[in-house]
Amino acid sequence: MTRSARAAAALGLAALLTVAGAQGAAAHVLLETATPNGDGTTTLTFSFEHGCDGAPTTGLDVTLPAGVEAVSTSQPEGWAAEQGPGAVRWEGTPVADGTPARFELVARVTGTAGQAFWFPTTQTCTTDSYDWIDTDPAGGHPAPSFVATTATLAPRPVALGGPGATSGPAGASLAQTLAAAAAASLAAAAAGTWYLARRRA
Ligand SMILES: [Cu+2]
Repeated sequence: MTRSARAAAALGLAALLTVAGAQGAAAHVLLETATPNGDGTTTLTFSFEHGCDGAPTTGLDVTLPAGVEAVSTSQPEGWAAEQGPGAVRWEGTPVADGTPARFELVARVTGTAGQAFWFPTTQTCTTDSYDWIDTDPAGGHPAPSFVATTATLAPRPVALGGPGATSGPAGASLAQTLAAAAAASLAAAAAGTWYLARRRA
């Protein structure tokens, strides 16, 4: 292969990857928007546009990361939500493959501006289910996520004196990030236990 042919092939591959990435972003279960409500809560809108390999969707199990506390939900006609510790489960009448659906979770989000929040989600369909759980952006099944801003974070309780009481917003330290990750896996484990217990019930 000549140098220019190699360059053309590389460009072609890059274009293909770009298209695949764009399609990936338009599909799956997404956290479409995070809209602050001005009262310390934020509305998180989850959505999907397709079922599981053509099968209609009948459920959405969303694990809440540490720092996200569910307040209320809204959902399409024929669907209902159940809030458990660290998780929200939506169930309802089948939504046909290719029909978009949106689910809103009003939540209090505590953390640091710039912090990414991941919501590992299982999409249940009539015949199958998909796990959208990758927290690696390169993964094939990305978990819904958003990056917090000051506006989407609940105000922190005012600390009375003590170190850090007057410190402004800063990037999360490595220790904070590691602590958040540990808390998130604990929350995920708690949610899993809740869901399994509920399933057995
Ligand atoms: Cu998809």
